[in-house]
Amino acid sequence: MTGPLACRAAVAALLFGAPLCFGQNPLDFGGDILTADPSAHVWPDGKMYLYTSHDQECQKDFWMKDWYAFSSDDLVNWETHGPLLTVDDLSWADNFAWAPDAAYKNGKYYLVFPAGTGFKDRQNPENSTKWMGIGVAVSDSPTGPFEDAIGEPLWREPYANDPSLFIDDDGQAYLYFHGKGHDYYVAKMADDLLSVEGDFHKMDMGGHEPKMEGPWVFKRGDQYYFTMPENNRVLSYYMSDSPGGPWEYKGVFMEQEHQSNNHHSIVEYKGQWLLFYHRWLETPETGCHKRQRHVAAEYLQFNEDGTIRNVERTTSGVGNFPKKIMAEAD
Ligand code: FUB
Repeated sequence: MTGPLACRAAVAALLFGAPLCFGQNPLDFGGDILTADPSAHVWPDGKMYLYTSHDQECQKDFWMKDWYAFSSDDLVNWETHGPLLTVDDLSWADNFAWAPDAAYKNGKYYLVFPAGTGFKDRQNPENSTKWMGIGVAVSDSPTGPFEDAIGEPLWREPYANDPSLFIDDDGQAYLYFHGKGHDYYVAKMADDLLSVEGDFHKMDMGGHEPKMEGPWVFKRGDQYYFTMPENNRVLSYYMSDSPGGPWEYKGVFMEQEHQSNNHHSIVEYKGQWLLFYHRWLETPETGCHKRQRHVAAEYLQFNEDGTIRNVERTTSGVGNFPKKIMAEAD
C-alpha cells in the first residue's frame, strides 16, 4: 500500500473501528509518486535527503525520465523536490534515468546520474542498441535545479550505470559503479568532481565477485564498507581498511523479496544507522496489476566487531525515529 493509501486506510480504520496501522513503510512522500533507488545523504542543514529515480506507472523496461529528491528531519514527514533534472535536459541521453547518487563538496551539490539511449532487444540481444553512461550535474542547492556540468558522460566506454560517489575524510572522492566488464572497479575523481583522475582501478574483492549492481560505500569508524545487491537481489557486503580495498566478503544482510531487484544506501543520522532501499509492492491503484517500486527504510545495527546484523523488512520501518537502540551486540 502506498503512503497516501496507507493514510486513507488509517482514516477508514478510525471511522469503522478496524485495527490501526502506523507503519511507515513504504515512506510516505505524499501524492502517488513511484520512486526507487534511494541514495541517502545528510547535508550541512542537518536534514536527511533521499535522491531517487522515478518510476513511470507500469513503465516499459525501466524507461525512466527524471530524478527527484525528498527531505526530512524526522524521517516520517517528507518534502518533495523535483524533478531535479530530466533526460530532456541532456544532449547525450534520452532515457534510462536510473539510480542516482549525490555529493556535497566545496559548497556545491552534485547529482551523479546514469542515463542512456537506444533499445534493449531481449529476444535478439544482438539487435540491442542500448547504451548507458554516467553524468554529473551541479547546483547551489541540495534540491536543485541541477544543470549538466560537463555536457557529456564522464566516459562512453565502458557502458556504465548505478554510480556511487564516496568522499573520504581527506576530501578525495571515489566513484564506484556497475559497468560492462568493469564491476568492482573504482575511479578517483578530480577535486571538482567533473572528471576522472587517472585509470579505473580493479579492486581486490577476495575472490568473491558475483553479478552485482548498485554499489554503495560508507565509512564507520576506521572501517570501510562496500555494500551491493548481489545478483541484483540480496544485499551483501565487504569490509576493508581502505576505500580501494582489498575487500573481505562478509555475507548477506538482507534477503531477497520476490524475484526482484533491490537498490539501497546506508547513512548515519542523529546517532542511528539507517538502510534505505526499495520494495516491489502491490499497488492496486495502478493500471497494470504489477507490483510497483516504493522506497522504504529500516534501522541498521552492527555487532561489536563491525559486522552488519541481518535486516528484516518491516512495515513499521523507522516510524519511531530516532529509536533508542539499547545494545549494539547480542
Ligand atoms: O531503477 C533502474 C535500475 O533498477 C537501477 O539502476 C538498478 O539498480 C535497479 O534498481
